[in-house]
Amino acid sequence: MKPDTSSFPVLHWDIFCRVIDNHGDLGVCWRLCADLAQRGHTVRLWVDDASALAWMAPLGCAGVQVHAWPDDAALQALADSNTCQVGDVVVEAFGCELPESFQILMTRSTPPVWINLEYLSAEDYVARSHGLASPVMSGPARGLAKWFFFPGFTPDTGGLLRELDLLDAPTHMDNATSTISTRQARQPKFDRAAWLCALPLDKPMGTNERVISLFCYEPAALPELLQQLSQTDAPTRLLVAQGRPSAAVAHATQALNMPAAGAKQLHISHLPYLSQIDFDHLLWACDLNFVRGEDSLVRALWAGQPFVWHIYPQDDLAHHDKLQAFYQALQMPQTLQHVHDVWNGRSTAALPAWTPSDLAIWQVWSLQTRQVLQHQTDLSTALIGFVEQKR
Ligand code: TRH
Repeated sequence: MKPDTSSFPVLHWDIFCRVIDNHGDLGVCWRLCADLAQRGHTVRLWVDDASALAWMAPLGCAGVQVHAWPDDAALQALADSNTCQVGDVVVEAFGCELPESFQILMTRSTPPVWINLEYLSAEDYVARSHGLASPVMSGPARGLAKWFFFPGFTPDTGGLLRELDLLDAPTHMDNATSTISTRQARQPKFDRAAWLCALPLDKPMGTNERVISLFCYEPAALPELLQQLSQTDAPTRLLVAQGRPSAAVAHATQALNMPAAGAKQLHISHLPYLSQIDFDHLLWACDLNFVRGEDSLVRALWAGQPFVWHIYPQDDLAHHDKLQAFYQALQMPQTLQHVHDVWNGRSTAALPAWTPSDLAIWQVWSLQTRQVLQHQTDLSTALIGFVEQKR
């Protein structure tokens, strides 16, 4: 049975995030903050570079205050003026190391529950390590303990971020008159055609176009993908996310000597940065999604559409094991694994061309996977329950 946390007290949270690279660190932290706030909690997000929130969350979120990463002097001043009480829970996202002066504050009164929120992985160590204590042996917070909290795909992990209302109605949002985020996004019906039509595209969307989103790093197979899409028998609209994907596509079309807007059956449209809510809509709207990193993978799972994941590459190739663990945990169809292997450089074979029946199989798998995952406890519920046990 899923835990019901609605009777638990609402808490004050301090969530610390350092942006290492890309958008996932902040993306995950923001979703967590907003989700907690929507459940009535109050949250301070301390982040060293909040600039991406301008497009990720242009409307902010009631209950979430965003603060610059505090330096010692700023924290001291806050502490002296008694305006900086440490929250009931302190989340150190992705091992970002709390500022020493904040650690000192944590020792001054009832210590908060200190959570070390880890990266998402389907590997076995996640279930083994989830919920373990890590005593702090040195530094100003010596004697306190942090708790490891691992997101994951199985009930013995911390679960996946999923807002309480996200999957109430699988077809989402009502008539979107604007593409740009509003909280009306989470309405019961999602009008895919209207949403796509309202996107600021270089060329209006055709009614019979197959729509694919592309959010990736720089996969070696990207030129091959563009070429294949240009040669299929159905027209395809490739919606390319802003930033690295957009630059990678520009580079690939140049290398192929293909017009920047695509060729033959392929039309390439570059998107502006979307808010997270509209990024979700993009994934709901497309027939196939290419996603990357951590947060967009989770959102692709909730979208229930077929997807190809570009895992965050690590120098020691540790991401290859991580990818395989993902295949196994979610029982990914073989044909889709082959595409993933090539897309992620695990195989140097040619990028497999998929057929409509492959896509149909992937679609069924996506929906089944979503159904399984949706019956597991979501991350915020699990985290609130965990904190309650440790207080
Ligand atoms: O940007 P990423 O590659 O982030 C990565 C991963 O999190 C990786 O695990 C981590 O180690 C590394 O960062 C440091 O991909 P991810 O995780 O999907 O994050 C992208 C976020 O950006 C996600 O929250 C969705 C959001 N986004 C929008 O809201 N609008 C957009 O237009 C785009 C392109 C992204």
